[in-house]
Amino acid sequence: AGSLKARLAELIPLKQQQLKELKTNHGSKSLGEVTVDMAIGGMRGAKVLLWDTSLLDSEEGIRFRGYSIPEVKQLLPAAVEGGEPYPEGMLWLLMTGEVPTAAQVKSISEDLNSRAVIPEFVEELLDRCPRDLHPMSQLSLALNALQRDSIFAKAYKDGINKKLYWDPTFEDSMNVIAKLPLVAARIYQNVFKGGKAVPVDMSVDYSQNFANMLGFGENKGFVELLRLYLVLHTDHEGGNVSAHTTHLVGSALSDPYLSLAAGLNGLAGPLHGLANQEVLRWILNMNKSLNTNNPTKEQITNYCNETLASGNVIPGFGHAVLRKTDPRYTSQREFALKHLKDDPLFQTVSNMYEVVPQILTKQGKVKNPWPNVDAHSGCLLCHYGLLEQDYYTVMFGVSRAFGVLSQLVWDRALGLPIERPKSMTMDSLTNMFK
Ligand code: FAM
Repeated sequence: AGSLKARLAELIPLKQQQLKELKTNHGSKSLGEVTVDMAIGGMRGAKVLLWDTSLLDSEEGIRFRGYSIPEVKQLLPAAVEGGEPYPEGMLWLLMTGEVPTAAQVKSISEDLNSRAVIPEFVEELLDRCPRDLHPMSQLSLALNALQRDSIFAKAYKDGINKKLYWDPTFEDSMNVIAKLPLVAARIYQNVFKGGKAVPVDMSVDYSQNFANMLGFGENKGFVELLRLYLVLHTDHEGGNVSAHTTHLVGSALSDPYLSLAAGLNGLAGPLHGLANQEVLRWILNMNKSLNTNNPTKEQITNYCNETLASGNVIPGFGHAVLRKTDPRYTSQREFALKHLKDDPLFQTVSNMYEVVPQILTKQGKVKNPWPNVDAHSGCLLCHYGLLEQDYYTVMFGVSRAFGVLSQLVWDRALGLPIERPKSMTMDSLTNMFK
């Protein structure tokens, strides 16, 4: 009693009833037309997914279960007075829609710590990866290997009643979230450091543990940054590549390990989560070519124009849905203004904020010239000494698991069916409108 799972068990019948009423009362109503442009253009704007954990407004940005980022920061319990919220609280919020108490957050930390072990064969698998296998590929590999212990897959094989699917989905999801820092930290230690493995400390929170394992546990600023980072990257409604993929693969009743691994393979694309790595690489290449660590706005402008002229995107800018500065960017900017105002890399990120939107607007084809979440995260991590940009998307992935797996539990609780939209050939479309 009082646990997250117990609360979910209470909420599920209510939500099942809400869905039933939605279907009965409004099932046949239209959400808008589907145009040929939508079919060709990556389904932009087509309202065809159910996703409860968060909703994105193109002007205002993300709301997690109805709460904006400033509200989340204010409402969720924090480790440090006036500091960043615990991601564990975010998990409770995403799963239940309710703001947890400090005691409930603590119960999540303890629950996750108790699940934080990985089998030896997965450790060996990671230890045998060549150093030049991208950290995201290693993360995906490890998740697929961890799938051996899926409780959902076993329950399905044993003939579990479909009404009970959510239970093993919840258990797997909590296990995945608990195990991710061990996997992620092992990858970091193997690829970039001496391969040191730090054990889980049962008495501390998720972020402190993750920081300990990465080798940054003593640095209180880093731990606070990690809390913020893990909160901000959790969820961005259902249509983005990692969220949609996890949901899609899960709809075939692939278990949470397989579903998330698929989603993370999408996060590893440069137009999606890998953009955080690309942003830092782009800035460092600019600095190198100009032989400075603090380029002027004019130099940045010229470098942007070169990037565009060579047929490349400026990473960290633009968005498929957002039409304003990403509040996840703003929140990281506030963190920087508070903790690392004079960092030259932050100044470059700030200067880019001043010049890039105008350049992209002038170019005339970008629908959103403003920065997204990935334009900022690298500079914060660098400030605290986590310099290896190839690793950044792994941290994004650890956080993204919180959102997409919370929704996956609900997908199974609500009995959502296998996804199967209709495709068309070019000829069939051409003939349709002859
Ligand atoms: N730099 C240069 N060109 C850009 C651009 C950018 N930052 N953003 C968009 N464009 C181009 C885009 O490539 C397209 O060109 P073509 O017509 O020649 O194909 C045109 O502008 C119209 O694109 P759009 O409708 O404004 O954007 P989309 O919805 O198609 O794509 C993004 C959205 C995010 C993929 C795109 O803005 C982009 O490539 N940005 C850079 C990569 C990035 O930062 N991705 C991270 C997104 C992030 F929030 C996340 O997923 N984590």
